[in-house]
Amino acid sequence: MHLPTKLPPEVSPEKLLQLLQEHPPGDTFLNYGTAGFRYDAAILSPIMVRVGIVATLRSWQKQAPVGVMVTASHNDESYNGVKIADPDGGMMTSDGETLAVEMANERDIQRLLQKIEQFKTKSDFVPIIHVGRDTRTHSPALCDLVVQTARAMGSAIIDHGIITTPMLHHAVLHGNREYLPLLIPPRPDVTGYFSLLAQSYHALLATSHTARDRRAPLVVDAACGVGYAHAQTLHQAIQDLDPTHRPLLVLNAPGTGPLNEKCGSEHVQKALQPPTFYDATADLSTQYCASLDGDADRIVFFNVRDDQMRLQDGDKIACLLCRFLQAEYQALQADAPSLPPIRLGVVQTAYANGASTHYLEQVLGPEGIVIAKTGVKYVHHAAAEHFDVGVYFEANGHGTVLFGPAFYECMAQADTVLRGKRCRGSVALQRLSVLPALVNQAVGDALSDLLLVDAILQIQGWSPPDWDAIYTDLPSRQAKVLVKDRNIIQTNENETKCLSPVQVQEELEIAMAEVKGRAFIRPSGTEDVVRVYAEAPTRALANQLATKAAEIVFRLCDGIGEAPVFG
Ligand code: G16
Repeated sequence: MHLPTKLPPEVSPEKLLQLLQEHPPGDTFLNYGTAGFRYDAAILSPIMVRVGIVATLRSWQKQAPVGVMVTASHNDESYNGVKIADPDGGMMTSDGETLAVEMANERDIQRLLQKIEQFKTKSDFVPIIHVGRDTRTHSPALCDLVVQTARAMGSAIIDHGIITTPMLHHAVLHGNREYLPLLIPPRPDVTGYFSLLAQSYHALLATSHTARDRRAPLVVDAACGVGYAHAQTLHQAIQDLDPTHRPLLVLNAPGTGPLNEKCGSEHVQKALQPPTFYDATADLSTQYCASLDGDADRIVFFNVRDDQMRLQDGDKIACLLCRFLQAEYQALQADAPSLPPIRLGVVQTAYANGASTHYLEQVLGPEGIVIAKTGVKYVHHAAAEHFDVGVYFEANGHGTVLFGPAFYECMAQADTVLRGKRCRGSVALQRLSVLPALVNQAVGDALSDLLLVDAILQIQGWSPPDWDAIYTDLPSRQAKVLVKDRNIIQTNENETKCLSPVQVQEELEIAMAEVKGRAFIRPSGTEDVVRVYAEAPTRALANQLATKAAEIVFRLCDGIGEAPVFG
């Protein structure tokens, strides 16, 4: 097992100056997008130097360790990127992003050094930065620039090597115990991450006396990325606790095929096609399958029957979780009626399939649903703000469940009321109490979500087709349109409407009314494209609406090349 390497500070203003001089920013305006800075790897070195600076300043400012992850997640191998995690393990908040953008675009080295001086505090605190990286060929060199810069600035580094994005966020959260709820035992390193997940999964399954489904292996497509090795380690940790556990067949190792290409969750969810397995032949007809993305922060499930692929995307995961949580909370309350109510709800984005939102309305009531802007940082924030138990999932498979103070208070009261009693409510209490340790509290985590979904299916005695059948997705289509400058597009707060150019929304409304469908467009925060989503009562109408929406964007926003057409 790889243990993190600790590197002490190497304070050196000369080294810092040298790094800044050797890596000047180019002409492109650099933006901290949906998930950090993300660009063609060739232009990233100046960003990495400046992120080393910003992470140090952030740690100084917060007087606590922070994290830096080098990855471009779902993008292809030519891209790379970097994002900063705050001391609570979550994405850096917007004030930090503003500073990062300012620093990344500052061409004058003296001005940049003056800005650094403004942050220096008199305390003896030594900044600490957890760093991690994915399997991309350029990641070691780019990560090294962050490390060199941060050390020259006076930071100590905890280098976790090649880890998933959620593992980096976990390490930061667990390294800052004051942010960790009492029900979760601190497990700051990689070994602890796996044992915590395996033990909580085991504890959750142990609450069920029904027969477990140990037959079919779960096939995991690791997108030729970082999830490959870590899914295997997790499986080993589970088998150490229960050798009869269902086999996990992890395929698509790094290097066997191109990262995220024709494989991985982005491909499976967007193309609605099973992945290519580059390193083995998997007979999908009998299997229960999942696809991760390149840094294992997203997961979607699928199964193939009669040559037809059925996708269980982030929406369907959210529905499974909400139904389970609602049932367990109701069982708890039935045996402990004095418990305070807790606000259980879900956050979706504009990409959520209308059928899933309808299903969630039946389970939670309309007050239990919030639609937020695309991007984990927005949905995470909304879940924490609106709910005591907040499920959030983007349709692309990025999500988790957040448990707030009122939930922990409720569990403590339930424990007092139900102690020593054998009833359904006690089982519900055990189940609910173990969830915060199983479910990554810092960020969406494909490996944690894999275990959570699998445990719920087993507890409910559901097969993947049973799960799939809870509702039928409305036909939808997604597209990308290349334009000269996607920054000309402005949307409303949750990105369901285009505000500028004004004519875009006017024409979209007409197109939607024609097919009784729903469509929106938004500039991507991770790729140089405009994204188009269309949903309608039939596949043909969804294709027609997507084609029309793409044509509107192409015509009104200076399209490049050709607009996509769906037949
Ligand atoms: C990132 C974000 C997700 C977002 C996705 C696509 O995912 O973390 O929240 O849904 O990008 O964003 P956009 O449509 O703006 O390009 P990942 O997995 O690539 O980090």
